Amino acid sequence: MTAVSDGPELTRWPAAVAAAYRTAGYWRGQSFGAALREWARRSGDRPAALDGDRTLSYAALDAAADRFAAGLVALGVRAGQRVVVQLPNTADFLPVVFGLWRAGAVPVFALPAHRHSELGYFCRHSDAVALIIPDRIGGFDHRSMVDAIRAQAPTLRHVIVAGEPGPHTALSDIDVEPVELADPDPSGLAFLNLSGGSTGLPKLIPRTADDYLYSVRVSVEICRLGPETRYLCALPVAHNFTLSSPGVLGVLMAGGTVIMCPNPAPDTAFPLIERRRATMTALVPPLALLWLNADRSGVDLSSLRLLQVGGARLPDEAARRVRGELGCALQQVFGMAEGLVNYTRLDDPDEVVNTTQGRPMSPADEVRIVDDADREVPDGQVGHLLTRGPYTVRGYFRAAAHNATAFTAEGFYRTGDLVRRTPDGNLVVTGRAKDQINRGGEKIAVDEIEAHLLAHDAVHDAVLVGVPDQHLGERSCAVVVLRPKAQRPSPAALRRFVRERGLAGYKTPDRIEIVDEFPVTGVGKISRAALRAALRRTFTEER
Ligand code: OOB
Repeated sequence: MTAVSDGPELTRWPAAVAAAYRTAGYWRGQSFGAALREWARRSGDRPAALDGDRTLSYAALDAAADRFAAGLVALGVRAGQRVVVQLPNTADFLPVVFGLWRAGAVPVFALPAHRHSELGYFCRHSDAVALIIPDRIGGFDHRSMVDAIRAQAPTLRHVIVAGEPGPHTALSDIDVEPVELADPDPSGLAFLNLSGGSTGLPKLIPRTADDYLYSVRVSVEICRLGPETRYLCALPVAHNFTLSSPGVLGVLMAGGTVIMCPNPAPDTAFPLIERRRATMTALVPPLALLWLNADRSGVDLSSLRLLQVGGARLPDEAARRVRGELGCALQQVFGMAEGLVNYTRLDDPDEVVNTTQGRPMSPADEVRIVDDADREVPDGQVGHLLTRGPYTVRGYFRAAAHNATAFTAEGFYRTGDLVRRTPDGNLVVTGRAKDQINRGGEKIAVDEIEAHLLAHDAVHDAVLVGVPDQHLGERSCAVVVLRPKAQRPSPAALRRFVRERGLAGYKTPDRIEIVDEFPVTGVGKISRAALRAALRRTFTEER
């Protein structure tokens, strides 16, 4: 697997298109730092975020972001430099990220589940100068990864730890009197979002304040957020869904309150909803199912008015249960870190909300549903979803070769999703054409994991496929051919091998099958795509 690291950091929209987005009022030329200033002016002493017993007001967030920004500058972090941020759902996340933005630094968002191999890659590929991690989450000590990350990332100068720093810099020490800082260009690179990836290593997605704040503004309107909104942040805060659809940024824009939830499991989330009177939250389908099936006697979830579900296909049967059993409205959200987000609307008929993944949020979102030759298919027919618009990127960060196939010549992003459009204009996600497994909303690029398996010296070849799973939608199954003379590792040993390579736990193959050989056609070796399809069929039929 070759890591792509060529091409521009930010592929700009064509000048005429950008001008049209500005004229239409979509792009307003406001930086994230300036946006927070405005929100703090408006909401002042109101609570921006609740975290355990801690309350962070808008004014306190604004001030803390200034102090953190000044501290970063004192540390030597310069405008444009990248900083990888891996933080759990705590109130710290907000002043850190807004502080980075005010300093002109570029956050690179990682998930709490990521391990040294992924974090090292993010640092290396983005030339990050700093890494911000927690001391520990659950039983895992994030500081234990630092040496392995440093070994991969020569540009990394600072490791900043929220909590006990050990030999590193304490987050709480980056706190100095505010200094005057230049406001970064709102149309420039503001942060790097993570893509689930489908080829090789995860791609980094360059987003601007102009495009992202537009998507947040429209999301706030569609989801009708206001100062009374109390949003339970249950999924990882740095995920695009939780951050912007309308998510944490939407809540702040609307003057509401974010309730940081350390764990989305019912035994943590339910009491928090009751205690803090949460009005809305966002979940992936397996969590929605878990909540539906959990014992809710003795908890009062009556404050909850809206449950958003997205990240993977929510089965219609589960969708139909939400209102009756959880006592709140459902909204389906079909989005992607690259941009396009589709929502069912709050006043849509139940049938639309329960059976479709909604429609694009912006009138300027262009959607094409095409066949394998990029010809548009009639409504109702399944095709590949292509999209471009005012908040969908035109290219990945430093990935020219990949961009050449991931985007059309006209700048449409090839989502890799198979969809059909209903007569009323909503999209139904019917499948996927990309080499990715969607494990309950967590994305796994199959060849990333295949490459890790191939690194084992007893492995001759390996193919990762998604197999249907009742709870997760799909799980991963690795089919492995061993070298003839090698000592034969057990499936359990191979799983351990992958885990110890330093990957997010959800990427460890759920199951490993060792076979003598892969099916081949009469002609000889078949393509990996065809092989994956054949194996997927075998393992699906077997159930
Ligand atoms: C969200 O973003 P990503 O970047 O983790 O994943 C995007 C992919 C989509 O291309 C699609 O394959 C799948 O996740 N997906 C869905 C879906 N929502 C996302 N597939 C079926 N039904 C849905 N409702 O997952 C994401 C970003 C912003 C908001 C919501 C989700």
